[in-house]
Amino acid sequence: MSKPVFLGLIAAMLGLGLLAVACGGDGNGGNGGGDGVLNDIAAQRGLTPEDMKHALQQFVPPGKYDDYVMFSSGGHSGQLLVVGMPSMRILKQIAVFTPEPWQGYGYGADWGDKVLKEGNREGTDLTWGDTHHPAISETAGEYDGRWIYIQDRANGRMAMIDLADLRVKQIVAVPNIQTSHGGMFVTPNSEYVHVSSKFPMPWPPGTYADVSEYKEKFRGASTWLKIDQATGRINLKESFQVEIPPYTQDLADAGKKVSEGFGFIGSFNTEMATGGVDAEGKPEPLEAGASKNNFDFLHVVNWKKGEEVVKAGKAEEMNGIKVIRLDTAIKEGVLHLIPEPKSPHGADVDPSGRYIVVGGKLDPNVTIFDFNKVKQAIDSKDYEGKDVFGVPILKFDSVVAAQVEVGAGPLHTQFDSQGHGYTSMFLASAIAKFTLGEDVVKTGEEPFKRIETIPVHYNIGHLATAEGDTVSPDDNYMVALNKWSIDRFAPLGPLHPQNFQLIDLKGGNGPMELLADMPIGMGEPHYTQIMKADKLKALEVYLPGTDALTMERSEFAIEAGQEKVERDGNHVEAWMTAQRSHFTPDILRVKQGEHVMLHITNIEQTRDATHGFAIADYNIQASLEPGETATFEFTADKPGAYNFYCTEFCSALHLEMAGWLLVEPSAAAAANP
Ligand code: K7E
Ligand code: CUA
Repeated sequence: MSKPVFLGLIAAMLGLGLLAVACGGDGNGGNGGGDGVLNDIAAQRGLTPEDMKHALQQFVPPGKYDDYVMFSSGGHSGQLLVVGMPSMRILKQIAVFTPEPWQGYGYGADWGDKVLKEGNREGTDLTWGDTHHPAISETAGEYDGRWIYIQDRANGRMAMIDLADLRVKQIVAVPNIQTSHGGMFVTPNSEYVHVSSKFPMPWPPGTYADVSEYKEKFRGASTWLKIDQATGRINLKESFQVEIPPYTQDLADAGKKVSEGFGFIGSFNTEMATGGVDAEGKPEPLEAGASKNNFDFLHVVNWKKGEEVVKAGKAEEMNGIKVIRLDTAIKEGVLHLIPEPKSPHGADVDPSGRYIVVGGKLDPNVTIFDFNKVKQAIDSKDYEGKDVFGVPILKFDSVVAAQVEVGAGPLHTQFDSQGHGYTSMFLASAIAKFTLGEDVVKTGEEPFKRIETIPVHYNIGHLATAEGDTVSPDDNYMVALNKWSIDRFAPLGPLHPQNFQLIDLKGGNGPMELLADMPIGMGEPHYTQIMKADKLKALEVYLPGTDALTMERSEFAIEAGQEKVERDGNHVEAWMTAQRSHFTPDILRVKQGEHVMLHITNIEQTRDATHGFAIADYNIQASLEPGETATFEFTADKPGAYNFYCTEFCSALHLEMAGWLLVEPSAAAAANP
């Protein structure tokens, strides 16, 4: 299409001339002569004018970049997805808790094997995780594109992904918790990444207790994992935990601006039900027992105070981390509770830091707390009493700002910069938009009022606005993370993909408009954060000889011409290079039973010039990215002539990029074939 014609089309569409013609106009509306083509396409494909407008809004031309990158959890796939927005194209899947052969993660190369191994709690050998809540590092409350953290719901672990190369660098088994869920956020200057326990476990950790002693023996923990500012790694020695009651702690958010220094953690099951039977011995399913109370507790944790308590030596060391025991947390004013209705799920802090929005799954309202009032109530000890553990409970009426009726099953809330909250409603399969307090509403609308609702398809969990968890969200896009897709796509068996839906927020001025569906056939995404794409400053290639784990030059890195093989008794060690289209050396002779170390440097410095390295029957598969040096260590226990080859189609002679691992049978094996 020539440029003038194309511009004519755009002009036509912007002037809505297209809408008129596609609605049955004559197709010659004087719009530059191109609208006929568009009309023909629309007619052929059965598209409405609305469809065409939405397509244009979402379209990113070939070769052009998206405005945003979206980092989405992969649920029990254990991985992290990178999606371009608004095009909703999947750009990458980052292997985190689950071995992944494309990235050579967990298939013999030292980087992945080390990360996975070190991420195991003692005595475990985990090969999966359940990723829920990603959190991008922040500076002054803005996503800064340095690192991203994601937690393992199933096994209470935390992973750090370096956004320089979008590879996982560290998995930490968080001490003293067994599971984790929504208590996941980064503080506004990335001092800490926070994670709390989901289901409490017997304390002191390492002991056993029956659930009949749940109240006495089980405890949770609010964990503040210290982030090393140079590397993004978690430093357990400088981290701390706050012991918390055995309520089931759930979603959480960081205080920001006025509330910086605090964390807010919702909970359910303050009933402390355990399933099985109730106090009278009657069968009581966990979900029934956990839904009796009209109020559960929002936990208010003062982490700055927590730091002081630790510094003052009032914390106990337990399994490698400082723990502020519950009694100390109460005495030092680190922990307060606020009644929140009713079996809540989301707890979200607005960009001003003043409002904390709680969605009670079994309550049609969102409850909005005012941090200024919370602070006042804490300072003046305005308590309605204490819970059974002695934790002070602030008076609900003293700290609530408003309740807004949104609809059935409110879960999570996101914000724009105009003073609006957007709450997902699982039961209603919809998103409600409402106003916050007068001080933040910029549109002249009445405060604390529901404004509109948009249906989504279907059963929405989280939702995310662009730059949504920062102090300055953008007002253009929102993504709904829907659990079910039912009839939205071609039938694909009993399990359908989850469905992301892209919604236009129109600068916060609404009405909200659904632009596109995006099926996710690779995991169960829970939450996503959406960052401006230009904040992602990823490397194009590694500096020559980089160890992907440390990001420093590997001690095993070599240049072309330095390849060698050394043997010492039963140990064979080879320094190899990979370059289009050759491994050097390409013949490796070892004896059955020998211990083998291969250090392979991809000496390429060209973007995408990745070479794979795979050996049949040895379960070895790597992705050696340009500039990377990796080490493979194995025992040559299977005799035979094994072809190794490059798994990436890297060059015209890619199929020739291969060699031999010759494992000569031992004398014993040769004698008894
Ligand atoms: Cu609501 Cu795990 Cu954040 Cu799923 S969680 S929805
Ligand atoms: Cu290297 Cu294919």
